[in-house]
Amino acid sequence: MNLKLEQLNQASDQQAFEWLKGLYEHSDWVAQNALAQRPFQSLSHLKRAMIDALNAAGEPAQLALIRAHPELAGKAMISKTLTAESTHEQGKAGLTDCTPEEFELIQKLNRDYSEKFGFPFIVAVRGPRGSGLTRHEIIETLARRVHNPRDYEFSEALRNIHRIVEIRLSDKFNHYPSAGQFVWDAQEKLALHSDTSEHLTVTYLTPAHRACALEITQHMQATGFDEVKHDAVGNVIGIYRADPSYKNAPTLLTGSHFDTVRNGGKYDGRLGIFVPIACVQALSQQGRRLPFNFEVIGFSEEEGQRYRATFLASGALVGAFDEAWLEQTDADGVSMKAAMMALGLKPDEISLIKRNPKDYLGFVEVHIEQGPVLNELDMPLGVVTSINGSARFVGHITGMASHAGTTPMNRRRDAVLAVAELALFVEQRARQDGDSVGTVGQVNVPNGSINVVPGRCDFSLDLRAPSNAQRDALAHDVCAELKTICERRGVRFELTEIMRAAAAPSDPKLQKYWEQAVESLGLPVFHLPSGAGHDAMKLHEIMPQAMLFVRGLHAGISHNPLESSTCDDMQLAIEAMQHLLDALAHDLQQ
Ligand code: HGY
Ligand code: MN
Ligand code: MN
Repeated sequence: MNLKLEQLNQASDQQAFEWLKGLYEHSDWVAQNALAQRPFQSLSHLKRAMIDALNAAGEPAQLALIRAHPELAGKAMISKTLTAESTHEQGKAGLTDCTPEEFELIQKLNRDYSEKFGFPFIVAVRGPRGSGLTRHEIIETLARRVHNPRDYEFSEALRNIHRIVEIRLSDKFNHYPSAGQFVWDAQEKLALHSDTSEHLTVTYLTPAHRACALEITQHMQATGFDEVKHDAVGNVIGIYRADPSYKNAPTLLTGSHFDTVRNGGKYDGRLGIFVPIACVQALSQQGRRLPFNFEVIGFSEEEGQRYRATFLASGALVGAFDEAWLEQTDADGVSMKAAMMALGLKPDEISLIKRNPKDYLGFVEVHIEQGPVLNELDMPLGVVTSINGSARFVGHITGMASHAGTTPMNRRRDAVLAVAELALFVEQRARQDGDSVGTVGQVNVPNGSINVVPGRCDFSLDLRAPSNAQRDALAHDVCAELKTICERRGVRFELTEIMRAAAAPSDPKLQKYWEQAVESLGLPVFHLPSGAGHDAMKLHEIMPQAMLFVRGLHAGISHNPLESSTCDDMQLAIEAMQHLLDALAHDLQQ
C-alpha cells in the first residue's frame, strides 16, 4: 500500500478504518478510536493518537490486546494460523527455521514467561532498525525479560506492540526513516572499533579511538562539509559554511563525544555527532546554505575513562584544559602527553582551541536520554531544561590487613566495611534530596585475598544535583560522614576531587527552538532535566546551549551494551534539528 496522510485525513471514517486495519493484532478498535483525532499532522501524530487511545482503554483492554498476540515460534506459527503481518515478521526474524534445540528453548522460555506473567512474551521482532532481530537476539531478549517484574513486562509488552505498529505503519505508507537508518547504521559500524574484543570500550587516543576519529572524518568528507579537520586534543571538526553572501556570518556549534565508558553503548555521544552530519548531508544534497556556519564536532574525550580528565575535549574549547592533565598516566603508565605526541597531536597548540563566544550563536546537542522517562511515556523526543551539576572524587581508605581467621571481629580495621558504610550513607543522603543522585561506581581492594581482612580499599564518588548549591551540600555531607566513619573505625582516608561541573540551565531561546521543532513533528513537547553530564555543560560556560533528548529502549538503559534507540526516533531527531536550523535561519534573516 502507498497510503498518503492527506488521503487518510480526507477519507470517510469507514475507509480510513479499513486502511488502518491490521496494525494492532486482532484489535482494530485501537486505530478506530484514534481516528477521532483526525486530521493528523504527521505519522508521529497518528502514532501518538493510537498510543493515547490504548492508554485510555484501561488495563483489561490492554491485557486483551497483549493476549491477542501469538507466541513467538509458537503453536500459531506451527499451525500456520498467524496473521499475515505476524507471519511476515516472524518469518523475517528467522523464527520459522529454528534448530530443534532453539525451538525447544523458545518453547520452554515461552512457557516460563506465560506462566509467570499470564500473557505471552512480545518483542518487536523487526527490531530497532526495522530490518529484523536475529533468532539469537530474540532468544536472548526473552531469556533476559522473563526475570523482570510483572508491571514492567506489562508496559514493555505494550511498548513493543507500539513499535510493531510503527513498522507496520511504515509499510502501509511506504514511508521509511532513511536518514534515521543512515545514522543508525553509521553508529552500528562505528561500534566495531573497540579497545577490547569482548565489548564496546573506546578510550582516549587508543587505536580504536583513532579508528573512530578517522571514520567520522570520512563521514563528514562524504556528506558535503566544506572543511574537515582535527585539533590538538583530537576533536574531529566539520564545518558547513554559511551562504557566502553573509559576510562574517556567525556559527552555530553542535556535536557530542565519540569516546565511551567501558562496556558502553553504541549511541551515548555518537548520536549527537551523526544527527547533525545527516542534516548537513541533506543541506548539501539540496544545495542549500544557511545564514550561519554550521560547525559539527566529534568530541574526543568526555567520559574520563583512560585519564581523569572528564570533558577534556569540549573543555578545551572553553579554555578549561588543565595543563596538569598532560602529566597524568594511564593504567599502563603512559602519560597523556606521550599518548598525544605518539599520534602527532601537539599539546602546545591546545590553547589555540579556545573559541571566542562572540563568533557563535550557541551550542545545541542531541543525546540519548540515558534514563527511563521518555521510554515510559512513549515519547520519542524530550526538551532538556537543565543539566545537573556534578562532583567526582577518587579516594582510598587505609585500615590494617590481618588474618581473616584469627582477627576477632572487634579488633579489625577493615577498609572495605568503611567504604561499604560510606556507600550506604551516600544512598540515604542522596535519596533525602529527592532529585540528587550519588554513586560509588568503583570499589577495589588492591592485592586483596580471600583470607585477609582488607587493609586498603580504593573507591570513587559521583555526586549530582539540579543546582550547584544542592550538589555542594550533598558533597559536604558525604565528605563529613567519611571522616566520621573513619574516626569511628580507626582507619584513615585520602580523598581527591577530580571534577566539579556546574549545573547548566538551558538557554531559553535555544530551548524554544527545540520546543518548536518537536511541535512541528506533531509530537507533544515534554521537558525534562538531564541527570547525565554532557559536553553542553562545558560549552555552557561561554555560550548559550540547549539539548534535545532521544528516547532509549529497555527503560533507557545506558553505559551498558543494552543501550538502544530506533532508527525512527533518530529520524525524528534529524527532522527536529533540521527544523531548528531552518527556524534559526529564518529569524536571522528578519
Ligand atoms: O557521566 C556522565 O554523566 C556522562 O556520561 N559522562
Ligand atoms: Mn556517557
Ligand atoms: Mn554522553
